[in-house]
Amino acid sequence: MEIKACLFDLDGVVVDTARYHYLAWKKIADDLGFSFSEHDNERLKGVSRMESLDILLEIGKIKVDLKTKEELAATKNSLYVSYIQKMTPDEILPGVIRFLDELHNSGILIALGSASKNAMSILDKINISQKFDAVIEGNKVSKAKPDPEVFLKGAIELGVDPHDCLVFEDAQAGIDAARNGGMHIIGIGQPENLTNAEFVIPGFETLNMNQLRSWYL
Ligand code: B16
Ligand code: MG
Repeated sequence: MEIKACLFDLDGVVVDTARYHYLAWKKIADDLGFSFSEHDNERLKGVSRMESLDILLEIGKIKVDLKTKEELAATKNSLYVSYIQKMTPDEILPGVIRFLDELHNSGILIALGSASKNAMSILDKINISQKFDAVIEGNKVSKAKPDPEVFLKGAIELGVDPHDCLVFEDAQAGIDAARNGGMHIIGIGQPENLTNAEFVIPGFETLNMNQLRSWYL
């Protein structure tokens, strides 16, 4: 098989932290006096914290100065951190651990490629860090997805050519990042929401090495 490494996004692929991001951003919107729906929240997936705030303020048609923006982002993050402090390994999405073990047993390297600056603390809470050969998260990158930096750094850390890497992503920004990095891509979610992925699967429950080998001979 031509795939030598798999890179996983965190939020929406390994765990469903999008719910916690949503609740925290919704509180900010409520405090500012406008409504923020779960549908609006789709636009924030895979996007960095400050870019998410820009989108939120655009939805609320609100303009604030830089200092206020920094305060709002800090308030959102404190709320988000309070939610993730309570996370447990039960929140790992179905099939993820089994699939990571299958990859490892087949000699395929594994990395995390997340935009989140809270990724290390989430990995710790769900007790999964030891499954990754490299972890690239929000504190290690300067350019947000769809820039490929997060995944290219992962490939470098693993010592694998980007063309031999396969990325698993739930957000369009992440799929574009993988594509911009010249990597293979499997989307996690619904095909109608994700364009440019080679394959789209609903989750890892139905994915195994035989299926992967048949797709990437
Ligand atoms: P933080 P991922 C992303 O994680 C989330 O999808 C996105 O909604 C969030 O704004 C971003 O992380 C930054 O998170 O505020 O914790 O630094 O999907 O790239 O794992
Ligand atoms: Mg994601």
